Amino acid sequence: MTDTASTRDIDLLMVGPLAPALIDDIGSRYRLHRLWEAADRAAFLRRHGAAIRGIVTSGRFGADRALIESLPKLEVINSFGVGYDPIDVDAARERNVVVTNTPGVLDECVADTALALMLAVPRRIAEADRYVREGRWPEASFGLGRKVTGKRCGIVGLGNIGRQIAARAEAFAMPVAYCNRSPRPDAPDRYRYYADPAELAANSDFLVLALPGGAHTRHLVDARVLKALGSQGYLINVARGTVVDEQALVSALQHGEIAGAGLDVFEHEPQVPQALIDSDRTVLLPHIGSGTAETRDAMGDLLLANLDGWFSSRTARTAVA
Ligand code: 8YV
Repeated sequence: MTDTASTRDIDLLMVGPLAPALIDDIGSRYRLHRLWEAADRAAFLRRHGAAIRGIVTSGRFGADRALIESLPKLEVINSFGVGYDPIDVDAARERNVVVTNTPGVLDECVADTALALMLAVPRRIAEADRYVREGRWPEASFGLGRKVTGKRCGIVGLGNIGRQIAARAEAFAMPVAYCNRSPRPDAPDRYRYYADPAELAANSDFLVLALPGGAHTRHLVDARVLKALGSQGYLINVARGTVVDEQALVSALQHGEIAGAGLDVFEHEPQVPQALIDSDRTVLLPHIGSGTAETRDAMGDLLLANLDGWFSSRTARTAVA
């Protein structure tokens, strides 16, 4: 933590509300401007923009080119979360603005969420829970799910989170395969590599998405990939909703082209297509992949370390490449 006297005159802009404790902590030590509370955003930026030296944001609120370019004294953007797709990193780079995120500390919880979905969809856990609560058990037995242990796990994006998912899948006796832009030299030889996501899908029972969002991965999972996954295959997404062509997913579910989907993320959060809600072959979560008290604390601590590190010694612990 930095000396409060030296940071109190530093103006920061928070784009959207982060956890209340984090807002309080930052607000007690910096001059914090809360953009989301402004009735007139343009007027707010005209009044405070010239003084702002840091943006605090998240993978949800981001920071676009117009915002970055409107802040002449901007030095750093600190983001809460590992995914920074809604931050215009090119615009930041052009201005020599450093961007930091919070990698590493959330891998385990996001991987746990992926496994929870991999169990919940084929074993129909959420549907079975509703069945008991609705008092339907005495009327008839629930029916069967599909076995999870030993099925083939295909991971799109074998980064830190993907590696944690792979380790958990192996505990369920699943052979692991993956797709990346290039093979990972440090991946175990037993993890088979596929360059084409459709080929990975064709050789997987679970296609698990753990890759970054953004323009370069938009709709990477399209009708072709879903068709390749096949009528016995499950799509699991703990990455970004934009990675999947949601209309193609709805159509694949409606036509039985895939067996089911477990989704923590959506293309237009918090909007979820009604067809996904109506399907009994989906389990839908409100983007809670990293949402545990322990992990959110660790993310907050890392954001603060990046923020304080920058304003005390111009060092960023986890700057994005
Ligand atoms: C957060 C995430 O929920 O880290 C990410 O990329 O999506 C999540 O951990 C998100 O950043 C913000 O609220």
